Amino acid sequence: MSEPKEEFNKHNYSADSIQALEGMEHVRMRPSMYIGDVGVRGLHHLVYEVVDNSIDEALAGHCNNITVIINEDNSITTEDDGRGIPVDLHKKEGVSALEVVMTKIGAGGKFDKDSYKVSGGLHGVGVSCVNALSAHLKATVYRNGEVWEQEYERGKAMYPVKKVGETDKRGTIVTFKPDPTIFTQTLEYSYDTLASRLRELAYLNKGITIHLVDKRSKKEDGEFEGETFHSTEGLKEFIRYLDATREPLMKDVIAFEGEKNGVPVEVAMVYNTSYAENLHSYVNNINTHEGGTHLSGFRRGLTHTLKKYADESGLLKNLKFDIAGDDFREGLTAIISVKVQEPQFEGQTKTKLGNREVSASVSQAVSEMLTDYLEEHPDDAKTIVQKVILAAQARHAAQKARDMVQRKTVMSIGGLPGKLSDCSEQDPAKCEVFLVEGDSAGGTAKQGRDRAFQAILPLRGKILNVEKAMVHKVFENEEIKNIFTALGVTIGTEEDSKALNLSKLRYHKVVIMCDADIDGSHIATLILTFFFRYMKELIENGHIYIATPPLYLVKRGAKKQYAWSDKERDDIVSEFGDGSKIQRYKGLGEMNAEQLWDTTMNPEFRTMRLVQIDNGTEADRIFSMLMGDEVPPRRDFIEKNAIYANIDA
Ligand code: 0RA
Repeated sequence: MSEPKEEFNKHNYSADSIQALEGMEHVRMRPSMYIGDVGVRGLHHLVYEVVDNSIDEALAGHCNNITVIINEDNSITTEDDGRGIPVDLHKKEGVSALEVVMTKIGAGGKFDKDSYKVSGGLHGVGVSCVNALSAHLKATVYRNGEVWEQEYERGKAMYPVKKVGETDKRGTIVTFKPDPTIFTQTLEYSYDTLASRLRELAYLNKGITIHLVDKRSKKEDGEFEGETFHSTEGLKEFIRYLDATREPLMKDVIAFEGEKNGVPVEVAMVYNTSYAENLHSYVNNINTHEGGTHLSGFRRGLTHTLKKYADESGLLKNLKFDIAGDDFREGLTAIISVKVQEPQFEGQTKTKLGNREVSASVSQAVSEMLTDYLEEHPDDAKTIVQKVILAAQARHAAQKARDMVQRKTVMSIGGLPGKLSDCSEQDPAKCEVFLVEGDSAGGTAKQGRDRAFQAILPLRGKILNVEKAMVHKVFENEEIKNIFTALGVTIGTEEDSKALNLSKLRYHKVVIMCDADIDGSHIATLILTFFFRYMKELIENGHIYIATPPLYLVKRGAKKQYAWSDKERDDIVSEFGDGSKIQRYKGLGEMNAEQLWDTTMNPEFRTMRLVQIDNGTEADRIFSMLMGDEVPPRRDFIEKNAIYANIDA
């Protein structure tokens, strides 16, 4: 399902080099260079680009409300109450400034004399990029008592900017329909994807009100589906939202907001009873998955301040073992958000902040806020230090367990798990491993596979819920040890006990294959939780897939066809006519080896879903909610997202 992607050249394009190119034509020719890809992600990026312009207006103090509407035809309308895009004559270009903003790549910035241009945007390419990639776009500007309008087709103006009326409103409305010749994979917007991003933006930029309206579906009361996102407390509220299903260890969320050495810094954090470290960092509203100087500044400030407090309070007396940086972050949820004028992004996906100066700014901010908090809340301070000591203890136990896994991996000959049926191919890029629920389905898969390049690892029953388990329990778990050894992945280096070593990865496709029912999806979720918490890079590098076995087999005489949904089943039945027999597959075990190969394993016919992380912060919240202790939020989520509910009823 996943096509090789063009390199995501986030910041290789300076304004000058963009202007040297054909501009709008170039965007249409090489869209991936501008929006990352032309799949579902690129499609959603278009919305974020326009919204980022409105956020810029808000950060500059000129806009309070932003509305995003998904129209019935999957076109998008965004509306804000900012200053409105200027419409006066642009001297150099000889046309309205609006036309320049909409049709010249890289023009946006040139108008922003006074504005506080820090919001992310795609790569700062601007709303003209959205225009270039839209079959149709209409811009309406409310400015200085007048209403102005212009429409475009594939980025070309259909007529000069015209005045269409008078108004006492201010702002900009943009309606665009993504070009189907560019976005060939899908044109359908996901409400949840847009909602997650807009919610995130509301928390990151407190005070702004963002409405999302979905005109494709109506609620029972006849109103359109939708939500309003608004945060008065910003990151503090974001932390409460993320940790809603975790149990806090302290009275309040600790927060800092201010400017340090000219860098606006916002930090919020809380300790909870879990064992997971959940740090989320942002630069100019962009999630920096790979971290960078702001994150290392946070870590340094945290370790330094807590260590100092613990030493001075005498709580570490008589301690028989060392305390490491990791220990200060167990059960910690934190968000770091900085605004940087000229961010330098590094790393594989260009989501790692490189600016040196930011490290000290964040470190100072953290020291300041934490020192104050610990002074004022001695009870919480004691709880935190005790938690850190327990974490250090558990880490020592985990290290022992991990060494055992490691030793097994290193002795690779004969060291592979006994349950693994390996393939004969040696080149990892050509190899696949199926993680199969249960020994019996594992047996069928073993018979059905192409043993040249497909390996099978059966997993027994429900695998450990890593969300609730302490780290050393995870490394002691047989099934998890088997996954590590089978994949050839090791964990922990001298500097970083959690760093993954993927250089010996034995399969480039790791396929989770479970029954197509509630139990199966629960097991798939447990396995995914494990990958998300312990091997996230495998997901980020596009190695994790979910197999999709069919739900039905429809037969009539010699004719037979598989169906993956109720609709598909009904379509086949009406095609085959009376006398069609339907078999519902309750699990993989009901298929024979040949059927499993034909429908689910044969690369020629199967469809596999590539697992991607859309929004890392939201993914973290969902995993902790799905796998945590609280039942009601999980039930709500499952009811809302139940694909299998109807067939199991
Ligand atoms: C150029 C200059 C100014 C604002 C904008 C563009 C602008 C763009 C968008 C896109 C969506 N909403 C927007 N709102 C504003 C500055 C205007 C001034 O100086 O008055």
